[in-house]
Amino acid sequence: YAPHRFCVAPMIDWTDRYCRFVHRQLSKHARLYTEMIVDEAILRGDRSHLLDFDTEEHPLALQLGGSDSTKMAAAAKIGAEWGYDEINMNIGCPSDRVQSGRFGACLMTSPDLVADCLKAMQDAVDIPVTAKCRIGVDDQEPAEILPRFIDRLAEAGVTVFIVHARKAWLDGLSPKENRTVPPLDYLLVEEVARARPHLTFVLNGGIEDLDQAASHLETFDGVMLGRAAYERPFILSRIDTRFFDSPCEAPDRLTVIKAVAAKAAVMDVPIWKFARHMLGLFHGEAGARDWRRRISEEGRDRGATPDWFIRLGTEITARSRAAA
Ligand code: FMN
Repeated sequence: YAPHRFCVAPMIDWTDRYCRFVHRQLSKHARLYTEMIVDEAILRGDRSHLLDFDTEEHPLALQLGGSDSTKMAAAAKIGAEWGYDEINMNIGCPSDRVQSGRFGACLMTSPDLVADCLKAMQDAVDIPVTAKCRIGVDDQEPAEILPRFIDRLAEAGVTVFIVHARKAWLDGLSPKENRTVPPLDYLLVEEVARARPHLTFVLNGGIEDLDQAASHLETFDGVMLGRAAYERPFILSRIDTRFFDSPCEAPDRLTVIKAVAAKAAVMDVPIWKFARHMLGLFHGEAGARDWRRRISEEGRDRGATPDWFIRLGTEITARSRAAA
């Protein structure tokens, strides 16, 4: 299978190493992405804090934000040395913080600059360098600029494109609104992809569940889910058998909870670091609301030990099974 067949999106504040550990318990094959990390942060900051991950997290991509080709190449090289499997460049994030440093979606208007960055990054590393972009920004005409943008980056050697299939409106919309208000245009991405069969296209944006993912996989090489995977992580437990023909049984929720509790104990970190990413684990099950409430209310306390977490998980699992 193509390595990008099923990806979990990079999400700031969400897909940290603890979240990724949880997701990896649910799927061995999903390709995971870090939160976006700014090149400068890697060059000057606490690298262990920013970059460390668990070997279990592979396959794992590091997403970088920036637009200075020298710095992006240096950051990519450090990422590759740290053991990541892929370096991805963020050309889609609309937040203010991100625009001020000139990275993210505003770079859709500067294909040459982006191509220079990606070329320098590829020259610096032996692992794949990929791009995650929008279909345009502000008053750009996506049908005109997207094909040209992709071709310019392909000329620089990029072969994998993750496309969030909506524009970003950089004036007047919050980052959150920029993930819902501009309309999705899957058809445009499909046209661009069909005309370029030698390139890999991963569709992102608004994919709600695995049935939708399956239908997009008839057209695209891969799909990337963000909010659906984060808010209802248990859907990940079905993808290895469904999309990768894995013979392995999907883990049940309690197995995941126990693995996480063990990991928190070994790492000697508060269970909250993991549990905050697991609020939606029982989504749709009896007991889901209590699970969410008790983690939110008790999960940060001193008493919230790994054993507490297992006890809570056992209780909620029993309730959901009794109701089933
Ligand atoms: N996209 C990025 O490229 N880099 C990021 O760091 C990033 N942070 C995000 C943080 C949050 C909380 C959310 C909800 C989205 C973020 N995104 C980021 C956008 C997602 O990667 C994805 O493109 C978007 O949510 C659309 O996919 P979805 O509809 O499946 O959620």
